[in-house]
Amino acid sequence: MAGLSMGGMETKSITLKNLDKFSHIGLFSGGSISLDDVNNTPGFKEKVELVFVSYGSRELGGGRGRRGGDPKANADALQQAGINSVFYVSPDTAHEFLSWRRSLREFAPLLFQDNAVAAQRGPGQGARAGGRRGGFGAPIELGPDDEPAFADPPAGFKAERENIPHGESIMVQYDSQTVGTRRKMLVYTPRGYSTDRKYPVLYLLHGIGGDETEWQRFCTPNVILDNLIADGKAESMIIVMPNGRAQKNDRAEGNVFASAPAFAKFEYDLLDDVIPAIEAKYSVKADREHRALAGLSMGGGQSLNFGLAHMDTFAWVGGFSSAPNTKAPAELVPDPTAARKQLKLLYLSCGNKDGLIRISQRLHNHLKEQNVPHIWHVDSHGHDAETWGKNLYHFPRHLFK
Ligand code: FER
Repeated sequence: MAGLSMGGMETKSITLKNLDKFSHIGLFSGGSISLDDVNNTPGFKEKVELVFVSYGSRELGGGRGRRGGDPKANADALQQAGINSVFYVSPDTAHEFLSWRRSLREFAPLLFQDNAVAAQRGPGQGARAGGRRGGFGAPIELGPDDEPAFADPPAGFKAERENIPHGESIMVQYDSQTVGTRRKMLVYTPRGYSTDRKYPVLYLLHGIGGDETEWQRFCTPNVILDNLIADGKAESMIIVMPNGRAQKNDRAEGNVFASAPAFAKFEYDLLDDVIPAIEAKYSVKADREHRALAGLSMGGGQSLNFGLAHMDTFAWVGGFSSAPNTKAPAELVPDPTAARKQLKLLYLSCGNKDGLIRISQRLHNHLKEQNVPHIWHVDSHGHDAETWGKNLYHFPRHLFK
């Protein structure tokens, strides 16, 4: 359903109440959909295939366009949340016919695409190359193993506590030979960090729409780790949150899927630039048994791809809600005997409402077949910060023991 102006507002209120009847939503100069709308609409993420919001450029920058929040910011927030959200601005037009004619021209080709593309490409291929949904629309089929390995974290696991010592998070810069720029990474040092000791390090990677600040914005790793460490549930460790988009402009701008090659290239930035910079600046245990690599979604795929290819560098590897950039299982684990011997921990997790779960299931099934020990934790979340925060409670408890 789509509409212009008042018809856009009608479209919004009717579709949100009737997601069993409408999956594609178009609002032309008629409001926008915010993350609050999404969160207040049960089933939105699972059911909605497209949210298209458009305006004439002369409508924006105040008044009408701002009602219900900045429509561009709302569209970006939806995209970050894994929703197929498209924002279009008609150049040099106002609240008028030409804005809507152009909007329809942009909107129509996006309709009813994903399923057709996914079916054409077959399961597992998703719509990576053709659709804009990134394969999130594939049906979820749960198997008998797809169960939680752990109980939910205790209430308050990510609540800041006044009565415990706190670590510190700072933004660190390093020169990347791989990218040819000075890049940023957020570094958490645990309570009482001192050069009298040497610390293990967890390298923690973000998703396709994120950057070096994403983990902090999504889940406050400093708070989760402060609590785990204070309660004696995790070792004292450093957490490094670099930017996994190894290209000169490493901001999450425009079509974030276009930067997928830079996420692959990050393998070399991590090994040749990030790790040496960390090991020069901090007092760390610089061997495989004291380096862990984990990430969410695109960063989960990176962690599995890089970690399993470099078991001489990382003994602890985790992929949370890993994305379709994850290599095929046989490529990830060409030598199951070596994996069995070298890995201290291989950890896979995903939400049972995540349209990308097939990626993790495929790897779990392969590892099981090949007798490679691993943790497979399926919780009841989608592709969202809830599951990532909880996994950042579960995963570190197993590290460096
Ligand atoms: C894809 C779907 C999702 C894909 C990447 C993602 C590279 C990443 C999602 C995320 O990081 O949240 O098809 O292909």
